[in-house]
Amino acid sequence: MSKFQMDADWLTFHPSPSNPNFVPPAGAVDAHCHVFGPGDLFPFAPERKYTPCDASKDQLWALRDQLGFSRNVVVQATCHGADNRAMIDALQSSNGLARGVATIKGSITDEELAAMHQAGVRGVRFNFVKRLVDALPFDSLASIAERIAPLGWHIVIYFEAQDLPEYYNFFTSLPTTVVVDHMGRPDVSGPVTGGEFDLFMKLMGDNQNFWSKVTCPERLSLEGPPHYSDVIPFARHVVKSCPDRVLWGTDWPHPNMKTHTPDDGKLVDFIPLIAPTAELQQKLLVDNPMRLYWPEQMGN
Ligand code: 0GY
Repeated sequence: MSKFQMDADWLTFHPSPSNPNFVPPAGAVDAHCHVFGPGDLFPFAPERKYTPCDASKDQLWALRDQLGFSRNVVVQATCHGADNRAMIDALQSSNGLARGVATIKGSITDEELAAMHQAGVRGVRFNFVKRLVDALPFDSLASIAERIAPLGWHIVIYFEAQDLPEYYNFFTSLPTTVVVDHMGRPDVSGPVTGGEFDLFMKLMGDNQNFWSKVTCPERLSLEGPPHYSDVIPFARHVVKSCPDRVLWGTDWPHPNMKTHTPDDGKLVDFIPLIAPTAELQQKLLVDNPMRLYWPEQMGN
């Protein structure tokens, strides 16, 4: 019996996802996924805002293989706070097929940063979603940004669309490549152009160091499964506008899903709807993530 009890309103990940119809190009990267625990081995952080199910690296690798992907980017989830051991353990067991995005505190030493780099960490995550974390003040985040910039790392930011005006100037002051999670969580009941989403598109258009994950139809959709049709125009617009600065990922094991359990195979079938040509799919799934996470392997 685990000492951690998953939140009662949580749904676990799909036990038997379908095989996708869409076949990803060779070398495809799932650029946004997580590992949770196992809690008895890698305890969840005392300051966490939710307690998840266990979701192990081996289950993640099995899903990767089933979906036809080759690599993963494991993003530190808030339930582990700044204790990156579960994520790093996954990287170290991946035969070089996974990179990581960490959560760090200002007190981290240069030696600890170097060890993380050695393990495959290539970015840090700044999370501003209030239901998930108490965000650090801007000056603390700015000093973390200065620390990681010389390593060639990037910053992943997660925020709600309605908070973008408040954060805009801080975001554009960041000195590295910046990757936005889930298109900045648009309200998909609004218009793709001429409404709130314009500010996100301006951020992407005016700042060539900004990238976006065109991820998480399952958490953005008001319509819901199986098609998540209301998210498609938003993701398609971002892919079309910034084809060289987009990433895609499953978001397995789907933290905080309370309405339905996404079928990861069906999520893969979302890809050709948002990146309709083979050229766009190659950029989204292979060229872009390889440039960001495995640049040393480009051109081989
Ligand atoms: C996501 C989304 C969520 C959670 C986390 O780190 C996390 O806890 O990322 C969410 O609840 O929206 O990107 O996986």
